[in-house]
Amino acid sequence: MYYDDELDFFISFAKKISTMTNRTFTMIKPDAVENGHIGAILEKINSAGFKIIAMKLTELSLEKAQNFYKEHRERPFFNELVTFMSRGAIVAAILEKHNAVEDFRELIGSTNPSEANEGSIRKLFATSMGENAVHGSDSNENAMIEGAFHFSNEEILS
Ligand code: RTP
Ligand code: MG
Repeated sequence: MYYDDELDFFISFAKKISTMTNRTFTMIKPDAVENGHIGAILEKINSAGFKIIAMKLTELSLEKAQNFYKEHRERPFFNELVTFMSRGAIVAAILEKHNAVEDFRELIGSTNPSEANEGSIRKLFATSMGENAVHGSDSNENAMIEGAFHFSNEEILS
């Protein structure tokens, strides 16, 4: 009995760690949606080995965009960023893969598309530093926070 409890504890602990380190959150930003790149970007995501475990076509209100990017509120580009992010449809998704956060940042490339690696999503689809086609979480902790910002537990496949 005691052993079962301990085993259950370790299994749930291992699952939690695995969830934390194997998930990231992404948005296909309004520029890429407007330019008709949803399909091509999802294709790149699938080809790179990410499994989509939650996804929706949605919009951010100005208030929601301000909240999502609140860590940048003191930055000079904040107003431009939140106006851009709330101007049209986005695709929000939670992705699963070993080492998801780091591998996805590699797949999307540098913030500034002119510095992004050849073949990266931003190199292929971004139009400028501000309008750079996709978002990718920058840490495991932010991946969890950002995923929960857009999806309830019932909307996430396990
Ligand atoms: P993201 O959060 O969207 O994945 O982008 P990131 O980590 O590569 O870059 P971050 O520093 O977090 O900046 C967030 C977004 O703000 C816009 N930005 N504009 N005009 C500018 O100088 C400037 N700098 C950043 C971009 O849309 C960037 O992705
Ligand atoms: Mg960022």
